[in-house]
Amino acid sequence: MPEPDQAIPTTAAATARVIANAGIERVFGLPGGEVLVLIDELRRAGVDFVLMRHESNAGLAAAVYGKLRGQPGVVVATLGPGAANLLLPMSNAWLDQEPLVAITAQIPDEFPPTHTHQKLPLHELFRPVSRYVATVTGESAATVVPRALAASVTRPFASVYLTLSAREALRPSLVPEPTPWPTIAPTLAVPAGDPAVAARQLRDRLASAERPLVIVGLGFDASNTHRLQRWLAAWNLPVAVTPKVKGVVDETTPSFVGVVGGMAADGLMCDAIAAADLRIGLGLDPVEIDKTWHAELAVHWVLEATNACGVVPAGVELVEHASLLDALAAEAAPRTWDAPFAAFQQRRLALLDGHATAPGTMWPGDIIRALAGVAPPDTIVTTDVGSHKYLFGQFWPSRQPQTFWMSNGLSGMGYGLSAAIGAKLARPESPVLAAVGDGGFSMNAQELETAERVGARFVTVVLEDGSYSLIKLAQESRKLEPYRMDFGRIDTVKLAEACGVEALRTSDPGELASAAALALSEARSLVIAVPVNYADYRGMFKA
Ligand SMILES: Cc1ncc(C[n+]2csc(CCOP(=O)(O)OP(=O)(O)O)c2C)c(N)n1
Repeated sequence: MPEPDQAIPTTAAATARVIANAGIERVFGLPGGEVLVLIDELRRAGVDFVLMRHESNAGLAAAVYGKLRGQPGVVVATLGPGAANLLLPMSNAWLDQEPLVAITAQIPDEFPPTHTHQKLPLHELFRPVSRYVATVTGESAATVVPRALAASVTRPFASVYLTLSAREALRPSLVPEPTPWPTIAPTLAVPAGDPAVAARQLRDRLASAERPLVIVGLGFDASNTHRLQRWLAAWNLPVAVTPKVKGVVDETTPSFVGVVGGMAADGLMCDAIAAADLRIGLGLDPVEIDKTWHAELAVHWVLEATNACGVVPAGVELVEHASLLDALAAEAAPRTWDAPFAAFQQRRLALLDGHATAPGTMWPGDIIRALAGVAPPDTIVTTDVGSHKYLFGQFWPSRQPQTFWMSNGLSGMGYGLSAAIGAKLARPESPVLAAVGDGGFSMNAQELETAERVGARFVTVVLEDGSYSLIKLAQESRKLEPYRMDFGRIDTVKLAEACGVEALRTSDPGELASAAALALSEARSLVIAVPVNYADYRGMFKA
């Protein structure tokens, strides 16, 4: 292959420049020989490469990093196996509305069909979980890469996928770079609905509702938090949220009813929803809900973008939330409501009371209380997937927007630790706390070394019950024989220490609180293993 002309940027250099120009300071990934040139051009363009130990973790971290910074998260992987490992984070970004741009290598199209080593139909594989799929070439880099970045941050945020072959990476990029560079910023297609009309309709409906419940969901943009809180406070409206928007209302306020969308106490929450005579679905996206009430009960939908899969409920007109909330807050409440969900709220909080039923374990409610008592309000909490997610999802008292991160549309294990890395790199000034199960932890504990190496220091609480407890409980409730849900213990403390991170084990809530408080205040990495008895979740999950 001829040496590229130094004056003309290569396709890899053009790609890197587009990424740097979008204000992206870090990409995440795991290399292969085929993406070395791209990684090198990113370095030259001032974009750091966060070297991780599994592509899946890199993709999950990148998406959280991007969403917290209001820009695309970028993950780079090699072709074949590296790309295949990205299916989970791409699916997660697709369903959980996270902006993720994956760039992998691919065998060049011009190679003979007999060249099959590591060749997978990557575009076909990723198309069903990507908003945009394209090949980056010398001719297209300056247009395709900005288009891909922009597509990922168009609401609802989503995954996009690009391939850049090693051969093409070295070719000259023939199209001049655009002047000025397009701005890559979160975008909402202006909805057709008139906010004043929508506000009047909603006000009229509320005037005749005895037990209204505002349910805020994944499609609600955190930038409207202040508007939402102003309206809810002025009208004293009961409010519930889905896990993915925890924190858009302060969950310690008296009007907070609970978290809907399959967490602990879901039966209680479903009863509360059924008891409401007006359900206002503000950005509510059913992708988070594993039951069918959103289709069976009447919901007054207030949406400004399609749901994660591009669907809008029949007959619903999209309307911009900012103007709608301003119009509502500008008027007086049409009536008063006197805590119509008080009984549900009391029953919900009472579920945190109890005692561990096995020696040497900690009651799940005490874990929440110990940590919530010491974590500053801006603490970013991430969870993995399992019983602990149900616990934290329902009971962690979030107080600020974008301070709670879980995989809920996809519900993919492996999220918690990866998300904590992305979150800490995006918000170095915020304390970060990851709550994970021992099953999920053993999927990617090795990323503790990554976290330490890249300076993403946070506290990880590992709830140890020696089992895939959520599935064990499901097995039990389906009256199946107990079978193959318990695994052998891996010593969490030794595992963390092997990765260079300090660790301890405790079943004392006081010790948990003081150890977490100290590490959070000193921005130090710490792993705290907390033994729990899976059976102690039963009451919370059945409620
Ligand atoms: C990648 C992936 N594999 C399997 C599952 C199914 N699953 C959901 S929760 C769970 C158990 C998780 O166990 P652990 O991490 O120990 O958490 P715990 O339930 O014990 O709190 C499993 C296997 C999943 N959601 N994601």
